[in-house]
Amino acid sequence: MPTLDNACRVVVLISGSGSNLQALIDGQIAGELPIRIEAVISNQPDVYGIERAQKHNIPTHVLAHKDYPDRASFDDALASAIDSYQPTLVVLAGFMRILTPEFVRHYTGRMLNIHPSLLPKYQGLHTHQRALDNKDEAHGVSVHFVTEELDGGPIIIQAIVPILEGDTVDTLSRRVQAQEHIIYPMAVDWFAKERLTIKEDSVSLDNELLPKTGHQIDSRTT
Ligand code: NHR
Ligand code: GAR
Repeated sequence: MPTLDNACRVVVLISGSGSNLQALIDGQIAGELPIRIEAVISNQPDVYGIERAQKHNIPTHVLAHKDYPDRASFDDALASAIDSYQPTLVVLAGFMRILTPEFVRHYTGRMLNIHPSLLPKYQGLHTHQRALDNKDEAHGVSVHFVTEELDGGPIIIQAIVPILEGDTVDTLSRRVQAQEHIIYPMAVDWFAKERLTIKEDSVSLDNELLPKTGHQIDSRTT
C-alpha cells in the first residue's frame, strides 16, 4: 500500500469485527488518509478485525485481558505494546475495555474513540437498545477524544440517523455503522492534518471552536 514518509503513525485498538478499522485501512490504501497504521491490537483473540489487519500485512497483537490479574497490569502491558510503535495517534475502534485514568492520561490529546450514540446521551453500553426503548426519533454516533470520564471527552464529530418504524437493534445499528465508516475517517484525517485542537472541553477545527456536539452531519437531510 502507498506510504507517505510524513504519514501520521496510528495504532488501532479493537475487540471485534473491525469494520471501522477497515474503513481506515481503505482510506490509507486509497491515498485519501495521510496515515500509516503501524499496528492493530485486540484484547479478544480470534476476532475478524485481526484477520483484516493481517490481510494488509499490518502487525497484530492479541493481549487477552483475562491473562492479567487486574486492569492496571493489563493497561501497563497494553501501553508497552502501543508505545513500541511510537504512534502519534491511538484509535479505539470498537474497543470494549474501560481504560484506567493512568493509561488515558498517558495518551491525552492523542487518543480517539467512536461511540454509537449522540453523546452526551447514552454513555456506556447497549446504546441502540436504550434509544429504541426510549422511543427516540433520532440516534447516531460520535467521535471524541478519550478522557478519564467514560465516553465524556470533547466531541469532534457526530452523525445523526433516523429511527424508523419497526427498527430493531440490528437494523438501527447497521444504519449507524454506515455513518461510522464516514465520520471516523473524517476525524482521523483532521487529526492527521493537525487541524484539531482541544480547548477546555470543546474542540476547534482550523481554529474555529466547534459546538459541544462537534461538527454535525445529519443523514436525514443529506
Ligand atoms: N476508557 C476511558 N477511560 N474513557 C473512555 O471514554 C473510554 C474508555 C474505554 C473504552 C469505549 C466505550 C464506548 O465507546 C471506551 C471509551 C467499553 C465499556 C465497558 O463497559 C464502556 C464504554 C466503552 C467501552 N466495558 C466493560 C468493562 O468492564 C466490558 C464490556 C465487554 O467486554 O463487553 O471494561 O462505548
Ligand atoms: C461499532 O459500532 C462501535 O460504534 C461500537 O462497536 C462497534 C464496533 O464495530 N463501539 C462500542 O460499542 C464501544 N463500546 P467494528 O468492530 O466493526 O468497528
